[in-house]
Amino acid sequence: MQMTMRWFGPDEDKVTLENIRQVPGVEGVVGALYDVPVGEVWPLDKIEALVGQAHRAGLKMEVIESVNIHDDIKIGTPERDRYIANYQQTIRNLAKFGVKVICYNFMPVFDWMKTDMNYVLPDGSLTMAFEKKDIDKSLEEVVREVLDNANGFALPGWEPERLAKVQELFARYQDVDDDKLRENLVYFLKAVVPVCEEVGVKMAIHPDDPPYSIFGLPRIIKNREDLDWLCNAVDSEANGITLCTGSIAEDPDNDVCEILAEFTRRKRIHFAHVRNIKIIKDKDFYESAHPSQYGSLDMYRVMQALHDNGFDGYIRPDHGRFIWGETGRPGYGLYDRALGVTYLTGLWEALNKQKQPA
Ligand code: CS2
Ligand code: MN
Repeated sequence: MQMTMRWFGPDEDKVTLENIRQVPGVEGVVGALYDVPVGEVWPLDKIEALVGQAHRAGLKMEVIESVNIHDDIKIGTPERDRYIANYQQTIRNLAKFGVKVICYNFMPVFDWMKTDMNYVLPDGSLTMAFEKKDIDKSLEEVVREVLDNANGFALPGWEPERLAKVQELFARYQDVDDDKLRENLVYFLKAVVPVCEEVGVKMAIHPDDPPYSIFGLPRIIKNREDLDWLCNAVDSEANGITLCTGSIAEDPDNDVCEILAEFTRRKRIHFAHVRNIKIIKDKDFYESAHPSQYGSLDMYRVMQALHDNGFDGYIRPDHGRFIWGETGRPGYGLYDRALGVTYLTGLWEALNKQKQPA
C-alpha cells in the first residue's frame, strides 16, 4: 500500500508539502486542480506544474481527488457527450504525468453533507458532525449554513456559484431517479473506462456521503449491493472504488469490514479513505479521532480486511479533528491527520509482522 495525504495546492492549503513530507510513512499526496471549471479539460501545463511541485518536495502524486463530474453527465442531457469527451481528454492528460487513480463521486447537486463543521468534543477538539434534525430545514438554509461554517475555505464539491442556484439545480434533477442516475453513470463509465484501460488509469468512485437519500435526491453508491452492481455494470479493473470507511459506516446496516474484504479480493478498491466515526444515535454521528476506542469502527479489523485480502492500492487518513489550536479547512488540518497516518501505519506494520515469531 502507499500512504498518502490530501493536499489542496499552494494557494488553497495552509498545510504545506514540506509539512506533509515530514509525516512518517507518507509517500505521496493526493491532489487536484481547483481552478479548472467542472467539465473542462485539465490542461497539460497545469497538471505538469502541480505534479512537479509534489515531486520537488520528494512526494509522489499518483492519485487525483477529484475530477468532478459535470451535472449534465449526471442528469443525462444531450450536452453530456461534450463533457464526457473532455473527461476522456483529462484522463489522457493526467496519465502523461504518472497519475494512476482518479477518485470521483456521482452524487447529484452536492458532495458530502455535514451539518456541523465545528462540533466540540469533550476533549476540546473540533470535528464535523451530522445530525438529522439539522437537515429538516429549508434547502437554502442548510446550504448556507454549510458554506458559512467552512471557516472561509472552499469545500470540495460545494462551489458557491453553483449552489447559489440550488433550487434551479434541484429542478434540473427532477426527472432523475435512482434508475436514471444508474443509467447515466453506466453511460459515462462505458465511455471513460476504455480510455483508462488504454492509458493505465483506474477510476475509483467515492461512496455517497451520507449513504442514503437526503432532500429526496437519488443515491446509488450506498452499500454492498450498489458496489456489486457497479462492478458488474462495467466489468473492468479500471472501473473501481474509493472505499471511504467513514461514509459507508454512516449507515449502521453496512458491514464495513465485509465490504472492504470482498471488494479488495475482487481487486476493485484502488484507494481507501480510512477514518472512524462515532454514531451518536440512529444515523447521527460525528467524525472521531482515528483509533478504535474513540469511534464505532474497529480500525484494526478495517486494516486487517485490507491487509489480509491483498490490498496494494493507495490509502489516506480521512478527515481529522482540529487539535492543538489549529484552524483551517474543516477536516483537513495537519496534526490530527498526521496522528491518523501514524496510527494506520502502525496497524499495518503489526499486521505485516503478526505471523513472525516474537
Ligand atoms: C472527501 C470527499 O472530503 C471529503 O469528504 O472524502 O469530498 C471526496 O473527495 C469526494 O466525494 C470524492 O469525489
Ligand atoms: Mn472519504
